[in-house]
Formats: sequence, structure tokens, C-alpha cells
Amino acid sequence: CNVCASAYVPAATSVCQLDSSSETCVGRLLIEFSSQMTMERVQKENPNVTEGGRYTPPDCRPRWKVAIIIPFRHRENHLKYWLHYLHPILRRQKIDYGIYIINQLGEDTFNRAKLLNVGYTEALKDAEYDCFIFSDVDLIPMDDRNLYHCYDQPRHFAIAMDKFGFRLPYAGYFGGVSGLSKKQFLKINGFPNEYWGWGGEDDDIYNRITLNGMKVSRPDVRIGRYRMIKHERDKHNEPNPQRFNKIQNTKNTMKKDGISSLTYRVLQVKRYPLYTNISVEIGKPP
Ligand code: UDH
Ligand code: NGS
Repeated sequence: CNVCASAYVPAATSVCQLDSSSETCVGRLLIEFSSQMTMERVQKENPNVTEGGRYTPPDCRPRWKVAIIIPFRHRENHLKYWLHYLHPILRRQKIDYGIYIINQLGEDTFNRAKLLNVGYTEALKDAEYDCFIFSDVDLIPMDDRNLYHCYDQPRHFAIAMDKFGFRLPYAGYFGGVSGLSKKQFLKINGFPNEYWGWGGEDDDIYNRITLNGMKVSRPDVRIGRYRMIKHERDKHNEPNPQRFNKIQNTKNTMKKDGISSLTYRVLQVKRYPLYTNISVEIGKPP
């Protein structure tokens, strides 16, 4: 009887099996961005996601509580595809998660890493997350065995992007999608707040990780594949000319510039069916 079946929630006793051979995962996925996507459709596809974009697997106890943080401004169309693909993947992976869009208000220079620090802080006001995954809005995993939880070492997920010929562009690349446990994040004093505009902030984070005695962990290159939604360069996110100098100085700057020095103003928190949108003022470059 369907009614009984859907009303019955078994006691969540066993720990979720999250090895990459998990029977609920399907492996390689077909990812494309040519069909029209609407938020109504994505909502209908994901009736089990609760307000604010939260989900807990009904039949097992997850090891991690994961906040997924997306830096954002004017990318509504990309967000629809991201939600369309990621919610079902995360559900199959049996992840306990919440989705946080950190929306930079105004038209001052974009600051990806500072928005990620805001996401970390704001998500912790919602629930006791112990794992944080930081994802660009335009990156979709092509294999659901790339598990969105935390690892013994800081994790780099987006290691084989289509635009780089499904390889790392360089050994220390840490961009696109990465994940740190709360402990790992605090060990590096979070992310830098002082990279305004495009580039270098991910290299600074990589430096923080290695300078603090940690190593980056990565999936197999056949599994860590991603499609990026093609787009032009955004306005107010020009390449930052200071980025090359700044990444030479991480050792000196990381102790004072990070989660310990973060300041911002939240203007609105809105809970939508598939995500929580946090609109913030983060200031502008000095
Ligand atoms: N982001 C926004 N809005 C912006 C800028 C950035 O939402 O205006 C977010 C978004 O999540 C994006 C991420 O920050 O995925 C990273 O920024 P990016 O997509 O600009 O970085 P990427 O390296 O592109 O992907 C750089 C410009 C490439 C131009 C290529 C022209 N053919
Ligand atoms: C490096 C940038 C990174 C960037 C990576 C890939 O050169 O921030 O290219 O860029 N570092 C510096 O500029 C110091 S991409 O091809 O995605 O536009 O993530």
C-alpha cells in the first residue's frame, strides 16, 4: 500500500554506507544545459527536500552534516541547473545537507572567498554543520561516486573539468569545488577576505592548507569529472592585478586575514524550497 509505505519512516539506526560503490549511486551521468530549466520543474522533481534546501536521509545515520556554500551574484539560470542536478545526486549519496546561496549585494567588485567565509558563519547559525563544501554555481559533477562529504584531509572535488580537458590545470589547483571539515577550516583561519576580483583566492587557500601541515585529498581522475556551464566574464569581477603578489605572502597574511577578521552585514535571509538565500553586504576593495 503506497500510502502506508510513504508514511512509514524506519528507525535510522545504521550508519550510512558512503563508500563509492554504494548501491544507490549510478556512476557516470549525462550532464547537459541545452534544455530549458524552470524552478517549478526542479521543485516538483525534489519533493523530499525541505524548506531552505535541507535534506536528511530517512534510512540511515550520516557521518557528516554538510553545508554546501555557493558564492553568488546574478547567476539565476546557472542556479536552476545546479539544483536540478545536485539535489538528486546528494540524495543518492545519502548526504545530510543544507544549501546556502551567499548573494553579494550591490555592484562593487566580487569577492568569492569572503562570500565563502560568510557562508561558513551563517550556516553554523542554522545547524551544527561539521563539513563545508564550497561550490561554484556553474560546476556539475559528472559522476555521483564523487561523494560530497568531508575527508581526513581538505578535499578538492573538481579535479577534471571539461574546460581543462578533464585534467588538473596545475598540481596545486584548488578551485571550483572544495570541502573542509569544521576543524580543517578553523586550522587555516578560514579563507582570505582580501582577494577582490577574479583569481588567486583558491591558490591562497591551497597555500594555507599546505603551510598548516595538511595535504589535499582528491578523487580518482575518472570520477572527479565536471561540466562547467559556459559563460562570459561577469561584470565587476575583473582579474585582480594584485593576485600574484598576494599568493606569495600567504604565510604572513593568513593569521590575521581570515575567519577571525571577517566582517559583513546580512540584509536578508530567505528560505526557498530548494535553498536558503543569504544576501550580504561585504564592502569593497580598499
Ligand atoms: N560568481 C557569481 N557572480 C559573479 C561572479 C562570480 O555568482 O558575477 C560566482 C559563481 O558561483 C561562479 C564563481 O563565483 O561560478 C566563480 O567565478 P567565475 O565563474 O567568474 O570564475 P571562472 O573562473 O570564470 O569560472 C572566469 C571568467 C571566464 C571567462 C571566459 C570567457 N569565455
Ligand atoms: C590560475 C588562477 C586561479 C584560477 C585558475 C584557473 O591562474 O585563481 O588559474 O582559472 N590563479 C591566479 O591567477 C594566481 S580558470 O581557467 O578557471 O579561469 O582558479
